[in-house]
Amino acid sequence: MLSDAMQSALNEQIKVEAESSQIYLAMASWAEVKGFEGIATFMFKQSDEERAHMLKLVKYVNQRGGHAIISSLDEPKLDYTSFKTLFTQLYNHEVKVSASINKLVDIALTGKDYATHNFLQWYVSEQIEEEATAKAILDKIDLIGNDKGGLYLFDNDMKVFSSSG
Ligand code: OFO
Repeated sequence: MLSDAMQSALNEQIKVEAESSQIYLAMASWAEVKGFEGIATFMFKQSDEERAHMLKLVKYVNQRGGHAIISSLDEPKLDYTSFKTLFTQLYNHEVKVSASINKLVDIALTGKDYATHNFLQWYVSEQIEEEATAKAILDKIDLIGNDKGGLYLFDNDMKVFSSSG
């Protein structure tokens, strides 16, 4: 059985994961319209993954005798002025998500909820990976700068990121 504090924190995380999915979806749509096929593929896939993260939480909360709440979402507000800006937002978002996962781990430990602590370890590992991917992409963008040919290659490279992990 989940404590009230644990349940409401997990419900907040359900919203965070849903928002992550929306953010990636907005970026995917932008990239597709702009003709960046590799980036679009990567973003669509990330959006699906975030939805899977959300569903995993929904199932867990309900399985533990709680009630997973599905709340409304705001339209993602993103700055598309440059690749660097776009991917910096992505990186910052993942760092924020990691912080909220850490907060959940804290609540689980404080409440001696070892089942939820165990469940959350999957998210802890996932965030290490996602932060690293976002950082690797940012590093690539820094290398390319505003070089058009470089951007073309970058778009192609994103297909590699899409197929790994
Ligand atoms: Fe990348 O956020 Fe889910 O866990």
